[in-house]
Amino acid sequence: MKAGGFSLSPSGGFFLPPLSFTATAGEYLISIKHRNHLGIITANPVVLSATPTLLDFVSNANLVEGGANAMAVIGGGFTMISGDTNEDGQILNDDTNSVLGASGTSGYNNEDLDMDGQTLNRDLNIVRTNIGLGQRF
Ligand SMILES: [Ca+2]
Ligand SMILES: [Ca+2]
Repeated sequence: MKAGGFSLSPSGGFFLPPLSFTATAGEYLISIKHRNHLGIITANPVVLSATPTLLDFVSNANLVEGGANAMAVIGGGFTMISGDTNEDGQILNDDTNSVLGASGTSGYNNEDLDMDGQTLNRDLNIVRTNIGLGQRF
């Protein structure tokens, strides 16, 4: 579990805790963005009301636009795809170069793809695994 309240998988995926919003009841497309992961958006509008709504992206990729192609599979569950260091919605060579440039540093930065506080070869392996992928909205 990280300070932001989310838990991490060993390969850079993360799992959000329950969230709550103040909004008028109705149908909404729900998008989730993260500083170095490809964003996701629900495939269909979701009814939100005072009654909690469960969106289990980990076990059902069909909830997300693009389905399984928009998610990574880690530890038997779906997660957001890590590697978009410059937050442009694509994982390309500039993301790889960014991780290479930050290699050996520590602290909160976009090149720390597994969010362990350091930018190391593990992070480079993640961006290389996901190179060429792009967000689906
Ligand atoms: Ca990028
Ligand atoms: Ca790292």
